Amino acid sequence: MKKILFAAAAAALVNLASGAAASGNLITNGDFSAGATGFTTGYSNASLQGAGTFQIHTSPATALGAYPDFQNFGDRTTGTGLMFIGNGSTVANTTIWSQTVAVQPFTDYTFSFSVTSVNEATSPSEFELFVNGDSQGSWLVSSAANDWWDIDAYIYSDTATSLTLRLVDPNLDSNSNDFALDNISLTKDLTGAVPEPASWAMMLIGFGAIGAAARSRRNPAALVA
Ligand SMILES: [Ca+2]
Ligand SMILES: [Ca+2]
Repeated sequence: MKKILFAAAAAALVNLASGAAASGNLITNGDFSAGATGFTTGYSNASLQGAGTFQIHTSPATALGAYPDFQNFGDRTTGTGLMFIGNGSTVANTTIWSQTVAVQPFTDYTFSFSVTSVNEATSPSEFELFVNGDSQGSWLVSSAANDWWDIDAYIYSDTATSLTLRLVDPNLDSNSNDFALDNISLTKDLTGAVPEPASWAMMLIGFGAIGAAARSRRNPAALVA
């Protein structure tokens, strides 16, 4: 099975207008407004002083155990809400976030999430998406703090009636490697059509039971919030 990791491609991606649909989100608590609930994680809900820990909080700077260089900025949803703030694990394959969602077979879906570093990162985190156990590639998080990127992954359900979506950080560095995660969504593609290849970077992954392709964009929403 062929797999392309496209972290290096992030800089070349096209800026696209904000189009994330809030309605029809199949993910429970994807904006973390309900706190540390609705998802499974291998991270510990504890002081951020240790690797592999997380806090659901309104700002990296004031989260429990925040390091002095964690910057003060708001979440991706409203600018004042809660987000998942993580200190990257040093243990391979540790789940940051996972949820299983019932879907319709033979249907196109878009899985989206937003990520940023929480400080000026010397070793930025990386996000790898697994769908029903298969890696769909990974994205390198921007090394700048409060530099949210919105990642879209296109998923075709094929014969599956449920999707287990799982995010992992392949960067096992105990230094730096601290991130914020927000606005996780899975929506059914109403048009059934993936955008023109010219408008997004094609990062397709091998063909398994489920194929996915992805794009990422730096969303200007924070500027107008
Ligand atoms: Ca949020
Ligand atoms: Ca760290």
